Amino acid sequence: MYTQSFNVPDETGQRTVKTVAHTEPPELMAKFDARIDADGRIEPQDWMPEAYRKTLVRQISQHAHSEIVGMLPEGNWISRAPSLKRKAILIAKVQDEGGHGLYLYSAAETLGTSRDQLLDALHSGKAKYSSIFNYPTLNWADVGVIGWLVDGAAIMNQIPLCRCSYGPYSRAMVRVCKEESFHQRQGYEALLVMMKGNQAQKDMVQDAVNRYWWKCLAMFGPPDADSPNSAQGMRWGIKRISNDDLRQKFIDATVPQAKVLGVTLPDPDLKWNEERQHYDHGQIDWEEFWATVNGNGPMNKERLATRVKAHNDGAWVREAALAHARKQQQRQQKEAA
Ligand code: BYC
Repeated sequence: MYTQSFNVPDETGQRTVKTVAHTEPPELMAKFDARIDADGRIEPQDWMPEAYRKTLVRQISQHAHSEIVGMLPEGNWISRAPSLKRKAILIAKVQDEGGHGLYLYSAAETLGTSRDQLLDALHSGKAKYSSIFNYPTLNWADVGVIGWLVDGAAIMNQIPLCRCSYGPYSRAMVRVCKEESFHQRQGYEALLVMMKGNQAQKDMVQDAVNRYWWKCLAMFGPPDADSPNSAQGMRWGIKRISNDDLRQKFIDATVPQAKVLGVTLPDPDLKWNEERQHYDHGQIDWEEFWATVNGNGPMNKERLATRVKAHNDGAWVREAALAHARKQQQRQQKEAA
């Protein structure tokens, strides 16, 4: 359904934008730029400009936060899944998202920022995470729609990240994308089953699609013209495809899937443009998007409070793990003496 191929071509001209002004040592900078231009990978032990490091910490940590906050809307439905099969699938999916958070926090830590610092930024409301997780999951079809559309949008955005210039991030993304692909398929399959059910079940699916469609389109970030980080991210080979181009790819891939499923997409302006060979679409409500990103979406406060509580409730586990590690170290030192 979604390609797992990594040979996404760079868009013409995207790599020719100016770099940020910097005061880095020119020789090291030239070596770094040459490696980026040759599509090489930067590893943790390599020299890198501070702005590149900062951009990566920002993006990778936001991504990690999105994974662990993303566990919450679906986690709410584990106790109410309609069958043992659906419950087992949902538990596995939510666990996978926790795993993705761990790979990504580890990748961010290789850049010299500790996990405690990253989590503090999330818990104090300073750090961003994906806007999509600030909406409620009102019925069981929402779980299917999150799989189909939210994970579908996430894969579209993440496949190009498998070729990101920072080695640890790109390697983490390979595994994440494989798992997201399963997540997308299970969601679509759950919806196919509901669409073969009674009218109430079909209505639930359509209602969930209506509520989630526009929010999923906004997941790709602001339009290219209003995206302050895109040009530099492209220059550094962190981003490979622009926000608008990824959004278009997602729409083009999803419209035929909606037809097979038997649902409509809530956009009267959605139609095939023969000349462009793409679907045209209506206006996204960017005001609503920014309100949500800035902490004023329907579920922001609840999501953050749940995360903070989970972290505080888990303090004894972290303390026990540290005490165990200290004991082991003492034992090893004794044996070595
Ligand atoms: N939500 O200059 P721009 C998942 C922020 S799903 C919140 O275009 P950039 C999952 C952006 O951070 C999703 N904030 O930025 C699925 C920036 O703010 P700062 C997680 C957003 O970085 C199912 C500002 O707007 N995926 O994992 O070039 C279950 C200007 O934007 C959003 C990732 O994080 C948004 N939707 O591009 C569980 C993928 N969009 O930092 C989990 C990795 C934009 O300047 N990230 N902003 O204050 C990326 O690819 C890029 O960071 C983005 C944004 C495309 C998201």
